[in-house]
Amino acid sequence: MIDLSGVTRAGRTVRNLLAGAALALATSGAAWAEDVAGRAFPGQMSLIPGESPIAHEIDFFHNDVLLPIIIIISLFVLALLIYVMVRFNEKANPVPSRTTHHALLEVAWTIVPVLILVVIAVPSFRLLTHQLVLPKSDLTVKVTGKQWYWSYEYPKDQGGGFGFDSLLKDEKDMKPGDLRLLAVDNEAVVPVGKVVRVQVTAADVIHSFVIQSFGVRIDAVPGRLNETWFKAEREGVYYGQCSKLCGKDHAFMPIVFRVVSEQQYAAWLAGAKKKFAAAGDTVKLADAQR
Ligand SMILES: [Cu+2]
Repeated sequence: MIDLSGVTRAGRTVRNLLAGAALALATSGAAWAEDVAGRAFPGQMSLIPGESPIAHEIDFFHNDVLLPIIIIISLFVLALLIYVMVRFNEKANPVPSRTTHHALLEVAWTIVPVLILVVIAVPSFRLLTHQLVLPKSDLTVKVTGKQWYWSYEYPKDQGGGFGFDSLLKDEKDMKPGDLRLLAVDNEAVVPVGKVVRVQVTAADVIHSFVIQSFGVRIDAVPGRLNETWFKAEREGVYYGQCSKLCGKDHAFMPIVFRVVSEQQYAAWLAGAKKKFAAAGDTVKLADAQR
């Protein structure tokens, strides 16, 4: 995998500066000491900051490859339009040329777009490969999309052996710091700096498991087990949402991953094992609530 950390770190600094300036304008700077990892934030420019190797690669592909190409093409087309309007309008050019073919021009406007697509295809396929070829993983979490919440399972052979449902927190249960429409009752927890293999499926209809900060986006399809991975680089809370229209509460099934140190993860694992011992019951309970 190519090392993009230098490029993306610079990009992140620029973005944070821009976001900081925008936020300072918007809110007189009160909240800008806050850590903005893991979610959209006021005054945000560009993508949600990436906190995994894949997310950095996506940032690079979007900000440093696609955006410049799109801007250059748009400006070029705009310049051509203006030139045509000025140079070839009826007043400036009363007797139009009768030319209908120009072989060189036609070859050029076929070949040049093809070359641009080839240039885009190289980093695009490289990124896809990195997303879909899983590195050796440190732990596995199985995620099941349901109408309308997510269930997480931690396999027994890595100290788990339990599962739980994760539902949107009711507004009356929210604590200070909880984000409206993003906070959940049970967060998934993973250790920082570890490769997490995520197995994704669905119980009823197709959902889509998306956490932008990790560069994770994969469909949850009933009867199929999809796989993806992430390696969170910073501790914190990372939010995602279902991104496939899946029914009436599609907008109300957020995803929350809390990234903690290895010791905190071990402690959480021990506590969660006791708390979620009867996983079968929690599923029924959640179904009854909705
Ligand atoms: Cu869904």
